[in-house]
Amino acid sequence: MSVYKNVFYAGAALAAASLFTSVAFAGPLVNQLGYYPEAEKSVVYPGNDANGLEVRDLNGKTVLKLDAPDVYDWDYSGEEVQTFDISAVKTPGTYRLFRGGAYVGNPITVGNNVYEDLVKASLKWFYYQRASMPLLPQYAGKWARAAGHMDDKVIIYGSDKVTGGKGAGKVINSARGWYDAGDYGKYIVNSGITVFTLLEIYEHFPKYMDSLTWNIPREFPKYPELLEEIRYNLDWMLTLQDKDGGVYHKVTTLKFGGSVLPEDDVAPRYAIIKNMPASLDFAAVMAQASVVYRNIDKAYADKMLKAAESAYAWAKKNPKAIYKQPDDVQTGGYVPGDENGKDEFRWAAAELYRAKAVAGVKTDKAAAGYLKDLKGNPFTANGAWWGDVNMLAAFRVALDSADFDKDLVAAAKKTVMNEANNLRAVGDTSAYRLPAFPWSWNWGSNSAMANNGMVLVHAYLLTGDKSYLDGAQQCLDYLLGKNPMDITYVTGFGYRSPRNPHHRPSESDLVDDPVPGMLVGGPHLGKQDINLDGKEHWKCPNYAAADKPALAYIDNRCSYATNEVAINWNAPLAYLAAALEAIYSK
Ligand code: 9MR
Repeated sequence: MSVYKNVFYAGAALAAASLFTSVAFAGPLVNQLGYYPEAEKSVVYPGNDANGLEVRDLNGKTVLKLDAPDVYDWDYSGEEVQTFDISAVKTPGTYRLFRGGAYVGNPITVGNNVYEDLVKASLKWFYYQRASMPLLPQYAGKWARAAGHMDDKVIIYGSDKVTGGKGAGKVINSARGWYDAGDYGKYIVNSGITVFTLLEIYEHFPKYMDSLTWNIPREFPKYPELLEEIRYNLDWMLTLQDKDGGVYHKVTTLKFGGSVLPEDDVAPRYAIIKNMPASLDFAAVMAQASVVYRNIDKAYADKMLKAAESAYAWAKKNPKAIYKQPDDVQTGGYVPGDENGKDEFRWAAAELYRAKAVAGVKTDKAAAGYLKDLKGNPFTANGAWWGDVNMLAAFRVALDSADFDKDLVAAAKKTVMNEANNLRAVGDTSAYRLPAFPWSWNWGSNSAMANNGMVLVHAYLLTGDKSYLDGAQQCLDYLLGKNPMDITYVTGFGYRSPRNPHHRPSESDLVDDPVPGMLVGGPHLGKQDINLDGKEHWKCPNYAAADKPALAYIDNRCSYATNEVAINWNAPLAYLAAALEAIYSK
């Protein structure tokens, strides 16, 4: 199927060139979904043309005329570019850009609700990732499929003959949950930051989210759709807590399975090794979820808070329990780099302390312990990703200031605002108007851009200063087309988008279009999936030849390092799009 997709795509000569050989595109780069009337609107134009830019409506009337701006270099792509600011175009409508008398690029939309479909699709995608249930056509349309991975008899790793134990193997029911990415594993560490991010959407924009509906099966009709979806994963996470409070790292097969539909991936699944970071990430989101679900489902909230407290207690007793991937296991690692658990302890303590306060038990011994742990474990400057959750702790304390001491709140705000100000400084001075750091260009770079956008939205929520919202807009613009590839990095959105993501269901379902609403990982120079030695035939041709991080991307299923999808990447995309929608549509 992907072979045909490549052929179709090759029809668009310029785009194909940019996708398959990393040649930068030569037209105007814009947010292909458009802009809210009051939003900052920047157009990046590669090259150094002396002509200015005209914005005309569809009747040909010129609404804005700009002179050619200075030329700046963007090191990440090695391009010279000119950047035009068309923010003055505020009247809702469809516009075209003209340069030297000729129209260039695709029409641009200015209007309300330009990201609403994206918000819904990026969240609906979690439904498409559900294990243990069939996706019925009334919800899944042409992506309907049979159930896979019932996971009702998951073997505890090390308890059967295959993995070193003597007997038939101890089994648990670990049903439900979302597949992590293009593979069919379910991982606690990555579920942690993902669920946090999705819950933050509800915490910050409850009215907006209550007003939004999308088409998923309803087990809990009183919940808004977002909380219905998140519960599907929370229920799974709860199954991975052992009786002693410790939480297993993941449910996966021993090796990655082939590119088949879920129902055909039938190798035995294992619950693999309890550890401290997984237990703390679990504790943090269970505590946060207990706050969010308390008003609509007290029993569920109480259950989650109890689970969170026992997971934290287990981690305190087992601080050295770091996950080490056994030799016979080759699925995702998700081992946080620092190995000391400080950021996980910080985040879990912050969430637990707030959750206890919300549950009305701020003064018991456990609560005092969380506060003491938090005070003794100061914030660092590190930004958010699955491998470091420091910023999540800072978000919590800074935004929920009523629940914490003044000093802690001041330190948390400083942490968030320092990061936001550093991002702003880059956003407004970089040729592409992209608030990014050199270390943003890594595996999952698109999620780094989305997470940077989240920091800027938090700064906006803290200060009300619109320039932070403009920074968040710049991050979303990059993901939706204002990038050297001239594509949105989200399947099914914009004029051009990835057709061949590394995503097993999309690769094997015989449906031409990939599952919609997925953010692909994005460009970087890691080259993990490039066939450099000529031996591994499934690896990619050298898409990173230009040696520029922003160009090192290929729309091919071979590219698990640049074209895979993942729950922790979609979640911040959904947050960013929902934030701009909720704030601008108010
Ligand atoms: O997102 C993860 C990235 O930060 C790591 O560098 C990479 C290699 O370990 O793994 C990524 O996560 C993958 C996970 O291990 C398994 N499921 C697919 C994830 C996305 O590629």
